[in-house]
Amino acid sequence: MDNELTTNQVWIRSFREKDARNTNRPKASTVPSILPVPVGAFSLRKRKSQSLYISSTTTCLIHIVIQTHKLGGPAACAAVVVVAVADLAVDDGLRTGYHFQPPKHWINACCGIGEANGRDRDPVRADPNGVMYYKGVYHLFYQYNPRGAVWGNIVWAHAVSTDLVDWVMLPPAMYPTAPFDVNGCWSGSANVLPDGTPVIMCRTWRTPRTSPTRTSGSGSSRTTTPVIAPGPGMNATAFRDPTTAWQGPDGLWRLVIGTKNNHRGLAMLYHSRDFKKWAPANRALHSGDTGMWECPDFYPVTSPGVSGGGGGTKNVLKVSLDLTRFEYYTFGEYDHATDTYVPDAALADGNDGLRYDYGNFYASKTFLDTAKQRRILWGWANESDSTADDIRKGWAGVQAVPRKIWLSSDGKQLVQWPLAEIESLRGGLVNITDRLVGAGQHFEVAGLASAAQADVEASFQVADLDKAESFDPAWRGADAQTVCAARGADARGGVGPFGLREERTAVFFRVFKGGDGGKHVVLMCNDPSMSSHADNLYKPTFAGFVDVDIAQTGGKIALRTLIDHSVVESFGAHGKTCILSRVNLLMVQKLNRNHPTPNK
Ligand code: DQQ
Repeated sequence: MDNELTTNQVWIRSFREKDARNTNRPKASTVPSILPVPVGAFSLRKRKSQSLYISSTTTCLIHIVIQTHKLGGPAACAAVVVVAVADLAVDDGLRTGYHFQPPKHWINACCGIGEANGRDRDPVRADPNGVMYYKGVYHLFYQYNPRGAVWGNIVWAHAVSTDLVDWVMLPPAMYPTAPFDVNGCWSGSANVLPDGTPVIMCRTWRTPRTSPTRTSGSGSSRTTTPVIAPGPGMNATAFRDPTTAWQGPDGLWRLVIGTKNNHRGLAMLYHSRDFKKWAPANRALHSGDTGMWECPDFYPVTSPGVSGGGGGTKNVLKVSLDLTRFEYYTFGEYDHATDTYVPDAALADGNDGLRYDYGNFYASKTFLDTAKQRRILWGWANESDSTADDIRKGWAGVQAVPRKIWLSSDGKQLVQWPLAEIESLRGGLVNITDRLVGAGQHFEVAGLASAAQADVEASFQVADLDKAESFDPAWRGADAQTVCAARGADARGGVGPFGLREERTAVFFRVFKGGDGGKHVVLMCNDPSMSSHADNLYKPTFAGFVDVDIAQTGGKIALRTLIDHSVVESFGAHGKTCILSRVNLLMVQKLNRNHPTPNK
């Protein structure tokens, strides 16, 4: 036996059946009276019979906690759901239980309501920018096609929640009503002005002009005025997605718009004294040779453990790369006086840069939750099946679980973690401790009511790092996805793969010798290639490197994976590397009738 896996503890938390009497979904009466009447609710559901395996080709010590989530039964607002979706022909099999999605149709990028003012942007304060928590209620807006499961007819759909777990669906907050937004109300942001007025800024366009549009108030009572238009010579279709605005100590409002100049992605800065008239700044906030930038986000983060803000505060610039459909971020110093943003020297723009998520995660947006003083990240995950499948299902797109996001204590990257609120959904617990698994072996986690909705927390301890294979010099400079594709889930290495296999989707680590400074290279992969044999699925191997010195941790590395029917969302090394992947479990179920066991 060249290597083996030791599990010393496995805890498994299942999600338990939600008791209708205990539902914490906000009642209509908790929704502020300024909001329209709810038209539906996001119902948590139960799905059965998947299996979860822990596997390894490596000697490891493992602690695992898995809890299945409590699930939606005939909850109090189920009647609302039935009324709202009575004409549905949706395919339920892949629908998520606790990842946000409306009852039917297409969704994409989400947009938050925020609050920003000069005091909040004061660098002395810890976490300046905005809130999405408005008059006691969280608001989620998202791009939505009210007429079908493909992109088009885009409106700002609207949902509200008091706990970020259960959501009440409201009528669209904004939909096209004028010639300038005839093509839809596209992505943008919102502010709550110092006088309490909510203001939405969104992208609209009508050839040949593109104009972010301002709308005051909430619900459908809007007054629209195009406020920012692309300058002469700018490409109107490449003028996108205003950020939440912020106000500097000088009282001037600022916001950023994503655009491009030839192949150069640009974060264009705009100024306003009164939030009504906006003018371009003398220069862009930042740019990169990456192609079009869309859905920019610019906000401060603080490293926990660093008191007083000061050196522990950085400003993050996140951009969504239209060309690759991946998101990258840098962070660094931002000076209001000169409106200069200087990313930290170690950070790169574009493909060599850091990503929030190395999987299916795009058009994300953060907001400051002033109720709990934390920054929360929302991101959108597209389907992995074909457009024809989406039409047949009747829906497409989900939101990732809302994640808390902050600066790592070493100041080298951002760290994310699912909001603690979703732990309220945890139900049955399976706890496995000190389990030894021999090299090339796996074990099935028994005792789960269903592994189709589970919260898995695992800690692996590699016994013999010396056995790690060498990092191939040919991979230097390559992205993690390339390395992982070269060494898939079934390719045995010296240390790894070890990890989880949820039916045929594998989430695993590999460890190599020969990294920079003699450190080991740790790779986290998500390999859905065996999750279906269908040809028309998008199922690349996703991967990210994990910035952990595994020799210093005694060979230990942690993995948390949220499984929710067609979503497998993983957080490696306590949230340093995140990978969301969509899997087609229905197809897996069909396949498993013929092939009941996973690959061994
Ligand atoms: N989706 C929106 C655009 C944005 C893109 C349109 C990102 O505003 O640039 O639905 O996916």
